[in-house]
Amino acid sequence: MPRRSVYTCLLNAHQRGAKQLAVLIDPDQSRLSRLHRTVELAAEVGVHYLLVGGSLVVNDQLDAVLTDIRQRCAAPIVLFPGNSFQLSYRADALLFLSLISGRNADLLIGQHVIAAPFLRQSPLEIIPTGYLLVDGGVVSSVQYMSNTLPIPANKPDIAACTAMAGEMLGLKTIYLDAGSGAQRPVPEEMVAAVRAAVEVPLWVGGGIRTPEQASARWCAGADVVVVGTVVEQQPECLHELRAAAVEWGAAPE
Ligand code: 1GP
Repeated sequence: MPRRSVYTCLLNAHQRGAKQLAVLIDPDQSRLSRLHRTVELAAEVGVHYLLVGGSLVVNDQLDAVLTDIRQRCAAPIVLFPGNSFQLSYRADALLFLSLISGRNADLLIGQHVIAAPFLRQSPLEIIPTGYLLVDGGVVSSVQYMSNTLPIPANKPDIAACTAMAGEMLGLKTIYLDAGSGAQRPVPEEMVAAVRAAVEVPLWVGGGIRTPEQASARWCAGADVVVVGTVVEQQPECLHELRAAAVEWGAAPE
């Protein structure tokens, strides 16, 4: 049976109020043996999406890593690129991220222009996504690399208006990110404010380490919770995180 499009899966889950879990894999950070364990566990517990990308991705192993992941897990592979070099045909979809919380023209539209001809030829499903960087208590790689200011964590209205503008511009999903390894995840109040402001599916990630933190973001209106660092450090935590998603209405797989 052909795979349903990733966006259709996101939209269906959003409309049903079903909560989803995604694991972010940074091809640079992951040692191969650990990556295998993480991906096999993700398959075992039924993670909904595997996001692949990072702020740097300095090695040239992206294709090899994607092939490796594909052999071990049937979940859709979604590219989460930090720049226009992190592209590959070996994924299913691409979050076409526009950093709408920042005012760096290159990350709002410049990199997209460079990537567009490649993407037009590719079989990748392109998902236009408004990316909002939120202060997570430390200077994140995204903040440093993008040379943009994150939205202050105590300003949910700014996040809500930014997401609203992104939706009005036609972006199909919103990604609220405190940055990988954040000390503090995106506050629930901010997730709730963004949820109230837009209809599109909402990803929330950055600094989420426990099932309780994940549940609080689902409860506030996130559709997909994204976890990276904690899974890199303790892959086994996926069992509890996935169980928390089931409590929030995700179908057990
Ligand atoms: C970062 O949202 C992701 O873009 C995941 O963050 O590594 O802190 O889980 P963590």
